[in-house]
Amino acid sequence: MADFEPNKDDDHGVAVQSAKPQLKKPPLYKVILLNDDFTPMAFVIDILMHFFSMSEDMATRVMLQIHTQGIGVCGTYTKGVAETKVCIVNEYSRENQHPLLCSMEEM
Ligand code: TYC
Repeated sequence: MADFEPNKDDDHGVAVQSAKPQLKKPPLYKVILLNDDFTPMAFVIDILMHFFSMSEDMATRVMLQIHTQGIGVCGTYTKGVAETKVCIVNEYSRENQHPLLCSMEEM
């Protein structure tokens, strides 16, 4: 059987266009937390450590950034993962009677 030679011009003068790649990277979503005046700082740190796998040090920094600037990013994920994180964080906050709001934005 003849070997495949990609650079050999054997298309006999016919214009050949190579196929475009079929797969696009899925869009990514930022999961964000919003500041409020009532949720305890320790509860936000706990959320960032347990649902977003941050160290205590990183979780404290991100919490303080949200506290001072109003909003902060917890992580970036594909759509389904981001939706799940938003759901479980909001559910956990309501279960604990805190008004903390978690949301998502396409990047
Ligand atoms: N501002 C809150 C307080 O002073 C703390 C807080 C931080 C709340 C981040 C929500 O996403 C938040 N207790």
